[in-house]
Amino acid sequence: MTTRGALIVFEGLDRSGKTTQTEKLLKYLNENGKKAIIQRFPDRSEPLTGSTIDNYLRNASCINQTKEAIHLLFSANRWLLRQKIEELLKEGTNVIVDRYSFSGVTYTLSKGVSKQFACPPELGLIRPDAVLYFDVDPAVTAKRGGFGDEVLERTDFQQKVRENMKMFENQSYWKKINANETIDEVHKNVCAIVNDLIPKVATNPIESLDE
Ligand code: 2DT
Repeated sequence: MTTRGALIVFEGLDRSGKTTQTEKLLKYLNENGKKAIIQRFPDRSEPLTGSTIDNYLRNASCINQTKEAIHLLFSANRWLLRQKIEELLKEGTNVIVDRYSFSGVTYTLSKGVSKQFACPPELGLIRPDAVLYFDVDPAVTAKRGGFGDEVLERTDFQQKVRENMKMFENQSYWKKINANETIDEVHKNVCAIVNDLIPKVATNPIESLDE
């Protein structure tokens, strides 16, 4: 019987350690004979939307566009990769995702856009099997290297994103990770969750986000 891969999403504020941990998880899974890839969002290499989003984040252009239009661009970026992710999962590859709809919704809400506008474009995207949410105080991340390079990396804005992330706490896929621990401790916690998850979801149907 063919079993499917797991969709494992990493979420959190800027500089919370997500990217380091996605790479460590990929290496760990591969070394243990499991197929896995990393998909980052926004995917700045996606031909239709990637370079526009990249320009926006670097403050180079389209900064005057409405928040709503930017939101739809980020969402479209995910929709354009939906089929690819579904195919990978079906062939048994675990897909590790660095940011997803949860960044999409909370970053936009933190700019003052309504939930009624922000949530619907995400409905129908593939529902993650787990969202590992890297919780950390923005006062801590602000001290980390590279912070402040892009337009959304201000501490007051990050604080709002952290507040807005609480709206997902009751979802069964939401797993809070203490991102203040060392890289190795966090990796150990991530591996424990993922080792438990992969066999559990292997024969489950692929579902879509519906709320
Ligand atoms: P990094 O590439 O460094 O993760 O920064 N963002 C992301 C949004 O505003 N909406 C989205 O839908 C997504 C996926 C978060 C990307 C920045 O873009 C923000 C930080």
